[in-house]
This record gives sequence, structure tokens and C-alpha cells, in this order.
Amino acid sequence: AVSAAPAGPRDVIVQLFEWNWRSVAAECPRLANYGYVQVSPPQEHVTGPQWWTQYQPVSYQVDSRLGTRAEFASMVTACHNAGVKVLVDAVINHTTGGSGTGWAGSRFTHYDYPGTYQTQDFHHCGRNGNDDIANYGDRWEVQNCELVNLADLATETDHVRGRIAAYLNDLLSLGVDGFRMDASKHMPAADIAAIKARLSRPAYIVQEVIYGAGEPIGPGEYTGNGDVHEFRYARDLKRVFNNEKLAYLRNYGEGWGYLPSSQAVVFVDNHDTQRDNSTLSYRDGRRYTTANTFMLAWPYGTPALMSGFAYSSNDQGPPLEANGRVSDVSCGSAWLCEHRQFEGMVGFRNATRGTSVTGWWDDGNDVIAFGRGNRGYVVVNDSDQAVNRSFQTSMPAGNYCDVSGFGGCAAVNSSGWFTFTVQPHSSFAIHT
Ligand code: LM2
Ligand code: CA
Repeated sequence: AVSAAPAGPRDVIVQLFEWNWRSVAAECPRLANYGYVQVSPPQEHVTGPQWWTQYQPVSYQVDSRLGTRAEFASMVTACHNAGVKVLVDAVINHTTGGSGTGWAGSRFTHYDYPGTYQTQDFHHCGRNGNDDIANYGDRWEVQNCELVNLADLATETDHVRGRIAAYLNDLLSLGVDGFRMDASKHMPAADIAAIKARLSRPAYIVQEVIYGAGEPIGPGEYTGNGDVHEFRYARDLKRVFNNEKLAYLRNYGEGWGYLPSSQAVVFVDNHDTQRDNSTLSYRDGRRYTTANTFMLAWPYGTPALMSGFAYSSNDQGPPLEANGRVSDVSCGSAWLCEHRQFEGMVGFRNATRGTSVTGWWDDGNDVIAFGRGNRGYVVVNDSDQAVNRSFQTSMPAGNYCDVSGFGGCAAVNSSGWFTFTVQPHSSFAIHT
């Protein structure tokens, strides 16, 4: 049986990928149903048009093409005023691999960041000719060699731990509520624990540990520090929707060998997986919509929604102003604002939190339906045929309208039944 998520009003995360601080601040008043907004890395980074420049830190000044320190601080305030917490993407396993001048003017050369880090603060693993990670079957190599040539911080040392903690504490002083720990697999769990122990106050932690079959380092060993992303969930969800039967989802989650529900952060896609095609993404149209609807309706893990920009090549960055700053977001342009179509389902999740799955039904194939106690009911039809039938809920009698974006209303009778036609590749979701 799939157990209930802990009671509590709001847990959904929205990843506003590459949104500038001004735009995040402007969006937060519409995000009152969310628990957290996850923002892109805020520290000084290498310059360039690609999206991934921000994953190459050159100093820990909160000054980036997403905005200044002052803009960051007012964004945090605006989100808090709307009741939304702020989760920051913390890039702490590495710095950039090159030399030059950063966004905010800091000069650096390979393994030398004046005032911050010097050569002894980095791993020099001495393998593979270029110090790069090659063998993911070797624990030591994954944590002590370089991820795509990025200078690997010696996170076992006192100085590096102290410097990273100082950066995270600076962000906490600006009011942030938690951290998405980038590249966590590349740091021993004990190093993350030691850094966490130096934080000035408690913070929500979600660690990015990409599951790899047969690898020695797995997501399970990081749960002592906080939550962990469950990549198997996102990959399997793509496979189930594209190649298998939705009926298989009846025990999705722990029943599939995933992390404990209370420690898993799940997603249909994130900024990496939408590019490497390991998951569904906005390019999958209605199937992407219904997969997110399933995720929000299903009580396993903490769901994270993606919200990014359209691109035609993987390195392509977001729209920039002439001065190199990321442009303000306007939904419907390059900015996809995927999350906006799920406002109703985020409400469904909040309304049904603390209830278990009840009354599962499937057609043995690609149509599934289930209740969430006496508070909600959802039908997902990923087949090519319309499905017209009566569904048994545990909900009080009344008229309810779809919140999953496809529209339509149904009358639930005094025995909990309603009749509805669910169109192909669509869904119907109602809640009290
Ligand atoms: C992550 N998690 O563990 C991020 O989610 C992911 O987006 C980051 O990769 C990665 N780890 C490092 O923080 C991205 C992007 C890479 C890009 C790196 C660094 O996916 O393509 O690498 O950021 O910016 C780029 C080049 C790569 C080059 C590297 C260093 O694509 O060819 O390696 O910069 O110059 C020589
Ligand atoms: Ca490392």
C-alpha cells in the first residue's frame, strides 16, 4: 500500500530555472500554494551565453547575471511575504576549471581564487591523464577527481568546509530557507554533514545524487543529511508513459525500491534531464502534462515542478539583455512557465495531503483512477481512446470541476459515484 504523506499544508517545489531575482520576486505572489521556489545558483560565475555558466563558481559574492545581492535580498523578502520559502541551488563541490574574470570582476586562474581558495584546497587526483572522473564504478574517483574538468574542492579539509559554510551562512543571513546541494554524489555524505553542522541555523537540504545502476555511491547513503532527489522516479515515469502501461503505477514509489517517501524529492524533469532526454519534458506535450498531474496526485515524495525556457541546442542559455543580464521573464515567450498550468493540481495536492490512495482502478492498460481518501479523485487516460464510465469515489456528494487543466465538471452522488468521459491523453481531477 502507498502510505500517506505527512499532514501539512504545502510541500510542492517549483524550480524557476534561470529566472532573474526580479522575475522570481514578481512571480512569488502567485505561488502561495507552493512550499518552495528553487532558484538558480546565485554566486559569481564565469561569463558566457550558455545556461551552465552559473555552475562554474569563481567567488561566493552574491552577484550574478540573475541579479545583484540587493535584488536577491528583496526577492527573498517578496517570496516570504507571499508565504513561499526559498531553496537555493548551492554549487559547492567545485569551482570553474579555467582562468579569467568573473561576472562581478573577480580575477582567477586555475586552482587560484585570491582570498578564497588556492591549489591546496583542491583535489589533484592524478588519474586518467587529466584528473577527470572516468569510472563511476570507483567511489574514490567519483569524489576526488574532476567532474567535466571543474576544479574539485577538497571538502574534507577544514578551510574548504569553513569557506563553503560561510557562503551558505551568508545566504541564510539573506533569509534563504534551504539548499539544493549540487553534485552531491561527488562529495562524501560525511563532508556534507560536516558542512551542514556549521550552518548558523537549520535549513532544508535536498541533495542531488543521481542514481546509477550498479554504482557504489547511491542516493540512500545521503538520507542522514536531508532529502535526496529520486532520479529513478523520473526516468521510470518516462518509460511507463512512453513504453509501458500506466496500470503499473499502482505501487509507484517505495514499492519500486525507491527512497523512503519522506526523504525523496521527485520530479518529471529538471534542467539536466530535460536536456539529456532521460525524462519527459515540455517537448512531450500532453504526456508531460498528464505525467505531472499523476506526480502531484500521487502521495510519494516531495514533488518538484520544472519551469524553464525553450531551447534548440543543449548549451543555449536564456534570453539575455545587451549587458549580459538574464532578461525579465514573460510567460509565453521563450519562457515556458510550465508550472503555471499546474496551479490547480498543486491545490489538489495541498487539499489531499495526509490522505492515502483509496479505490485504485485501472483498465489493465493505460487508464488509471484513484481516490485520495474522502478529499479527492483523479483519472488519467494515457490511451488513444476516450473513456466513458462511472467512477467510485469516497467523496461527499456534490458538483466538482476538473483542476488538471482539461476542464469539465461531474456530479458525485450520495454513494460517491460520478460518470464522466475522459478524453484521450488527458485527465480529470477533483477535490473538496
Ligand atoms: C550538476 N549537478 O550535479 C548540475 O545539475 C549540472 O547542470 C552541472 O553541469 C554539473 N552538475 C556541474 O555543476 C552543467 C552542464 C555542463 C557544464 C557544467 C559546468 O550540464 O555541460 O559543463 O554545468 O558549467 C561545461 C561544458 C563542459 C566543460 C565544463 C567545464 O559543457 O564540456 O568541460 O563546462 O568547462 C570541459
Ligand atoms: Ca568532489
